[in-house]
Amino acid sequence: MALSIGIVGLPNVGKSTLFNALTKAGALAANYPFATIEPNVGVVPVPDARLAELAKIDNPAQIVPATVEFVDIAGLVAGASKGEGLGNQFLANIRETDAICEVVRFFSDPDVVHVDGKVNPSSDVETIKTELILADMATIEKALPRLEKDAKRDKAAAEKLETAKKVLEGLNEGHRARTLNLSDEERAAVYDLHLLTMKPILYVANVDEDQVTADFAEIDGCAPVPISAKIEADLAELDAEEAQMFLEEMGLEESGLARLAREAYALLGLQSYFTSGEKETKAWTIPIGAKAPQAAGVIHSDFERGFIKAETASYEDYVALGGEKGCREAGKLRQEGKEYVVQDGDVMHFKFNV
Ligand SMILES: Nc1nc2c(ncn2[C@@H]2O[C@H](COP(=O)(O)OP(=O)(O)OP(=O)(O)O)[C@@H](O)[C@H]2O)c(=O)[nH]1
Ligand SMILES: [Mg+2]
Repeated sequence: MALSIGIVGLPNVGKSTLFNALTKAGALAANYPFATIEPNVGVVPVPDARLAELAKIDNPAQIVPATVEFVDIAGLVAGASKGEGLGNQFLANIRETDAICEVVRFFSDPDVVHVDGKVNPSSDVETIKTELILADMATIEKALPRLEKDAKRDKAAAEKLETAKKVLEGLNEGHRARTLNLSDEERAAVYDLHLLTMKPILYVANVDEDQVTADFAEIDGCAPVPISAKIEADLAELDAEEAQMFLEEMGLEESGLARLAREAYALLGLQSYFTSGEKETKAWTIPIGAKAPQAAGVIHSDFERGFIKAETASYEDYVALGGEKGCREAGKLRQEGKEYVVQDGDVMHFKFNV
């Protein structure tokens, strides 16, 4: 499960600067499967200090972090949905992402042109919201003739049509699809329309360099993540040690990438568990609340299908007791079954039979 996130925002707000910094920083992280699928798609590792601690114990041939895929598209301007600018045609590139990261310009640099002539985060957020809503309305309107045709034949399709109309009405009133009062069934019914405003959204405030540790007012009910794309771009040029010193000078504990990855995990209700041995130490991404078989299925569907049990140690025990052997001897290696709810940081070893 590679988590994917589409980056949106007005033109010139720092989307590509941030994207390049993210992917470059990623490329520098040693020993992980970096991939640039297309120029505007970058796969970056999720920073997790626990991996290095586990690796100290198991000395694996490789360390494999979880990854997040970012998709960078051209800026959207007011009227994008009617064909203004290039933005709308690029929206198709982010239809299948899991979440949206909206970059909002807060930085003041007068040398960087703002499309509306002044820096105004809340009005910018409104503009993007409107364009995403309009794009979703167009998606539904385009799908309606097909949905109507299908609805005559089968009951599920008829329900899908009804839901699509309900969502269209909500969008028309200016609401994001995600904020509409829909049942789980209704959400599922319109899932394959891949509506942009149905996705969870993370706001990045691209702030002046001296504002990265400041608090910012909520945007649309959620606190933005302050990041300086400029700092991130500088950081991406440094090696790990220099980067650490630079962060400390700026009063920061971690890079924007680390913060962004963490916030994205929280937003999407995700967590990591680990597998670790001499071959590799690896982080796997699962939804919070996932049970052991579902967690196993992220590695391979056979693991889920033929799940027998999961030998499990907490991350803390694993590190404190020097790995699997120590945990076993101390009685800290638990045999967990199908109903076990996996905890963040669990170190797991699955037994299965197919
Ligand atoms: N001062 C300052 N300038 C920035 C920052 N982030 C980006 N810029 C500058 O803003 C300009 C636009 O940045 P991009 O990253 O290309 O913006 P974009 O959002 O990708 O723009 P489009 O692709 O045209 O939609 C560039 O000149 C950047 O150097 C920042 O944090 N501070
Ligand atoms: Mg760009």
